[in-house]
Amino acid sequence: MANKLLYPYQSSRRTVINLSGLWRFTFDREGKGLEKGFNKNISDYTLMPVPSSFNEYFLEKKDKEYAGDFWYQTEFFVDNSMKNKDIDLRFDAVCHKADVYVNGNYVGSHNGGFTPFSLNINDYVKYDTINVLSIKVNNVLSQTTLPVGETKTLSDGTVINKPYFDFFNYSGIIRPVRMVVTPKESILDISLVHRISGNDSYTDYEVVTNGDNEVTLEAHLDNGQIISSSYGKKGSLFIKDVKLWNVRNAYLYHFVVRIIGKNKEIIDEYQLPVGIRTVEIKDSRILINNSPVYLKGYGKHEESEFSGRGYNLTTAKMDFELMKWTNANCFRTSHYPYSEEMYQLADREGFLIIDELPAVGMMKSLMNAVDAAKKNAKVVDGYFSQEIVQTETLNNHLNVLEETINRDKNYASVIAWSLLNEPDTRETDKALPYFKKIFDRAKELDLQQRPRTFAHLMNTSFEDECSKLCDFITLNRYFGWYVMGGIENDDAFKILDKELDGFDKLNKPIVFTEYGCDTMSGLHALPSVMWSEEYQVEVLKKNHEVFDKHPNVVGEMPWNFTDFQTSEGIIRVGGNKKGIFTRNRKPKMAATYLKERWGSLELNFKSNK
Ligand code: GCB
Repeated sequence: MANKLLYPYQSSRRTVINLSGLWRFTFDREGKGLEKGFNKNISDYTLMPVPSSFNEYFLEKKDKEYAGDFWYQTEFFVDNSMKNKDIDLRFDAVCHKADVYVNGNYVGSHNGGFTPFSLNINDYVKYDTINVLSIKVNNVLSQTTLPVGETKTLSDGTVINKPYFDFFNYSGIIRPVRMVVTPKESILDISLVHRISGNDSYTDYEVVTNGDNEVTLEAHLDNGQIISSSYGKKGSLFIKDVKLWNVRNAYLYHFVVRIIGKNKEIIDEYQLPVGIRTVEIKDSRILINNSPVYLKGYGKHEESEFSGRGYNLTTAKMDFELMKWTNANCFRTSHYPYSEEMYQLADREGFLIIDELPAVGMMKSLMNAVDAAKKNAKVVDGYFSQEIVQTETLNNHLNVLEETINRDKNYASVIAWSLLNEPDTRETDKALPYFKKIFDRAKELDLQQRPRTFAHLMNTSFEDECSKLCDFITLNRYFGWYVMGGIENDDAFKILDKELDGFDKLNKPIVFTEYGCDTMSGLHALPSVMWSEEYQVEVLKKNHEVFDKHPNVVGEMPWNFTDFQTSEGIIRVGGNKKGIFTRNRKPKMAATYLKERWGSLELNFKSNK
């Protein structure tokens, strides 16, 4: 049965029931949950908010950092009126692996913690009564999971995760679960590609349904006025005097898709907010609606206190208000696809998104940025030379690529794909063929042909063969922090300047996707010292002086928007402190500095150089 993955908006023909709430939760330390019948009934449990990351609510370290299987269970009611409908469960994200059971019966599985999946449960539900939904989740990291890591067994037998990435491995049912009830014949997918012609636009569309009835598409204004319509599953929708979606100046039409029956009755209906814009790269410029744009924004994480990586709309809203306050216009969904609501907010607010896959940690190291910054760092044990990476990991990577593009393809805010973060490119013969498969597939899948990139680790050179696959270059660079911090930093920025001379030769847009330094909020010093708020402003300023000398640098996204939680370690003080804001969203000095700088930079900054 076809997957019903469209974002679960309600409509005259669709019912969406949110199953969020307090669910039963238990660890399955011996992996014997099935034998114990957890798929049917869990009698010894703690109550767990869904969505959330379970880790936040355990005060014993070995529970908080538990690695293995764990179970969730809830109940839901299926009404008799749903009998002739399709009933699907839509999971926005279960981190990282899920096996789903309804009334004790296995329904299906999903691998990958940041993309939605949907399972049809027609054959498993009981009508007019309570049904039991049980989910076995697993959060173990390995060479084939995205993100990547490994496990270690302690002397007492406890298995722990060792992430190859710098954020806490929050897991669980991190985003909403909904029951979606649709007509048997329904709309399964919609793809849109926009073209601008003078004052008008054409949207080439394709609608996928699971039936043969006629499809109609209409564009509505906010007030419901229909301004254009088209018939057929494939076609082009013309909009005269189109109001384009633009950076921090968004306009959204409502596209209404319907399946119409033989007697003109509406069989299914789905509404989608749509921003009409184009995105393209020309030489070293990123063009939105044919005009060059300069990206000002952040590398983010989707996380906050108490929710962990759990869906949190109030934090999402706050983040947009703070980003707007600093005059930002973009962010990267480092290091995984975020909740769909973040993209909906970005669409509404006119933010640009570099949408990143959870392909992070593709380097055998526990501290990538630090290790790579070491001069003459050697390939000890190349990540991509492992056979399993070239088969199983690649397969998982291609899957999450497809799921992400499919999920996010119609958001106007999404202007680019970041296909990997800081992969190990040093063994080119192993990395290049892998990358090529990912890059080619992205091009095949994205009808809008958005630019593709991967975030480059320190020490990657412009001559790197893998970089040539990128439509634009994204650089993560920690000059003045991991490289020659403090009093040495003038020399560090000379190196950056020279490095950019090299990247300039590629004649491609360059966007800094990470730069900055750890900063303890409230630590002040004159002269500045590393970790002080003064030092953070100094490092940002010195970076900007170099960026401003290079016309091909068309974007700056300091790391990170806020402080965030990581695994514990000697270079992390209660987490990563590179935030421009603290973890509870209070500004450091750098926030005011960025507000002023970005307020003074026009959207088309550097466009005529
Ligand atoms: C990086 C990583 C990011 C880390 C950051 C850091 O290069 O992409 O995940 O958090 O460095 O602060 O070290």
